[in-house]
Amino acid sequence: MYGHPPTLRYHQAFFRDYRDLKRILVTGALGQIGSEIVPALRERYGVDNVVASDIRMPPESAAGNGPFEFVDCTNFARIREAVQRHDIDTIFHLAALLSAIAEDKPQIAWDVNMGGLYRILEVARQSNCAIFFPSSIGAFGPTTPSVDTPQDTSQRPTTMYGVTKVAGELLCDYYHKRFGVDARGVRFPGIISHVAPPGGGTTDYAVAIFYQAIRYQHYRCFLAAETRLDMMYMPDAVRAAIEVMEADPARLLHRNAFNVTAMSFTPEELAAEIRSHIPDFKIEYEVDPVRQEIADSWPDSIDDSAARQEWDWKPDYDLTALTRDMLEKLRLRLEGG
Ligand code: AKB
Repeated sequence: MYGHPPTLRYHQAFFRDYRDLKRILVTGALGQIGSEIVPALRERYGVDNVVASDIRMPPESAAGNGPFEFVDCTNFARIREAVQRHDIDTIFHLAALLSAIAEDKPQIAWDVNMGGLYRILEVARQSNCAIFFPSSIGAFGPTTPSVDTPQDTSQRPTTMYGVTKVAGELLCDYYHKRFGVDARGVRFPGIISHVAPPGGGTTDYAVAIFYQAIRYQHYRCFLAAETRLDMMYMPDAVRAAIEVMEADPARLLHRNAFNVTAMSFTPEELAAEIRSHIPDFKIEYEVDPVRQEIADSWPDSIDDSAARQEWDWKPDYDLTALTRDMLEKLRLRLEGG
């Protein structure tokens, strides 16, 4: 299960656009999105048809959960070996450094984000695999229209993360046009989940706030109160990734780098929503200038109508539903009831 209500629309979407994705490799499988997309893909395609991979070994407790490969995405031979050994036809390439950490270590970010994607695309070209590549709202910059950011617009990001995302989008388009590699993807907003924590992102405050609200009824936020950014709950993010890969190619005008969003809010608005469940919750602000500058260079809200038109994208969770579900699930985990 994806962990969201099994609506009729959800089942119809899957069975209508079903593509025969049989043998899947997920890179960065122990990361924030990987931790939830692997079980969702295994539920859908069968445990043995989804190979998780990462540069860390999975915890002992996960050992019996399904096939796992140690794959460093900057190592071409290791990727090719894993793809050949498991007869892979589709790669969800999630291994990457997030925005704040990429700004701290720009050289490593280039090697991992671009070097990794380039090698994945080369293996895909040689082994005839389809690719999912997650781009981001970080692919936009200060010259991008910040409200209702169009699908096709100015992309001049000022961060290394953004540079690797724009270059990644272009490289995917190039491999499709030049070599016919079925490279698809979306531009994710900040993703909120109660399972694996994100690491080194600018939107991470929107996850940490829930843990601190439950534990201490208090959160010190590293972004300013009025910083507005697009966000999405993980069940919608997982579904977006799978649905774009299953979409009917005849309907895809863009194929790659689709804007997708579910909501857009500020820290102050999220705190107010949390306060409707935890009345004593308090937020204060201690702005981190690096992450604030990154956030200020990103859109306030993006327009995802191309995804809605071309593959019927529609999120299930708004701010109210997300907050209710996050608090319920996290309370169960942190307080055991
Ligand atoms: C980050 O903050 O770096 C990511 C993203 C929006 O791509 N969550």
